[in-house]
Amino acid sequence: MKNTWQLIFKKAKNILILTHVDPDADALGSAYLLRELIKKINPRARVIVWLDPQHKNELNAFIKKADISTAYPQDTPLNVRSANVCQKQFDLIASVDASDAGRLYGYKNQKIDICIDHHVSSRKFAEINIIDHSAASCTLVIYDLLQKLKIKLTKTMAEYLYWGLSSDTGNFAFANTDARVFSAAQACARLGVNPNAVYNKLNEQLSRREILDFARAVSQTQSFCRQKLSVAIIPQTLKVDNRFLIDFIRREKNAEAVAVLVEKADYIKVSLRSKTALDVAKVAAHFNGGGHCKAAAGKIFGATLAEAQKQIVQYFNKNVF
Ligand SMILES: [Mn+2]
Repeated sequence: MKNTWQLIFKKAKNILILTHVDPDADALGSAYLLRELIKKINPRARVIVWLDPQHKNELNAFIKKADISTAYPQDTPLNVRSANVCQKQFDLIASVDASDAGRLYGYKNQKIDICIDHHVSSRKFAEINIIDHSAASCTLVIYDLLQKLKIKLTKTMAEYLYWGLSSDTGNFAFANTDARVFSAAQACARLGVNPNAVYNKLNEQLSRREILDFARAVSQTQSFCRQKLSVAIIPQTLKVDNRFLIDFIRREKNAEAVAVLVEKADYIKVSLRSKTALDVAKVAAHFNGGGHCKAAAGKIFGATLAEAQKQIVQYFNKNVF
């Protein structure tokens, strides 16, 4: 049974790579890095990366760079992409950087053959699950596979690997930043990846409106549980990157946990971060989600922003602080 994943990748002719909705640079990097790995071990396979077109603008530069191939034109409505069409066209479906099949873009109850992930809360939904909780990014898990196969890292691969490293460690600052991250980053830099260029593309592309909306969202941040919990809300009218906002409000010195509630069309998205040993993946699990101990996300259905905030504060008051 050893290295079954490798055999499966070798045999397949049409491979689809899926990743989570609202993808980040680790999701993109992982999908493309896996595509590179497959190209090496099975050069004749047709490999399609299927991405959520609702991604953030700053990722456009990355997607352009990866010269992405899609299964369908980007403007094909999601409902046309039925499970049958999808399953029939591919003899292997792999997922990267998603802890739950329900979070996969384009997922319609298809059988997922291989799941590669690094989330603690991984539901191991595939036939073969390659999960490494200790990896700071999903690209790092795939880098490990490349090393196991003794495939030499190329400049292109290094680019994809680095996107995940930079993005998921908050530019090498989060608690998941370790020697393994730096060792991989060093390999990338040696191959010519430019850390500042990646940083610029990922973090310095906001519009004027986004800066002002960000300021509005920050000014509405509230403190609860004797300042141990900070909560920010993003109504649909504001164009704010919840990840930037949550990383900003966590700078408050008394905050031990922070939450950002994002108003979506039919639910409230809850992003959570912990600055201590507090496990926010547990909190997220209570709110239909999951993630890592220090970074997790969930969903609240059938509530307004104010009601969702109340639920979160009540949960923390009762179960955490
Ligand atoms: Mn990730």
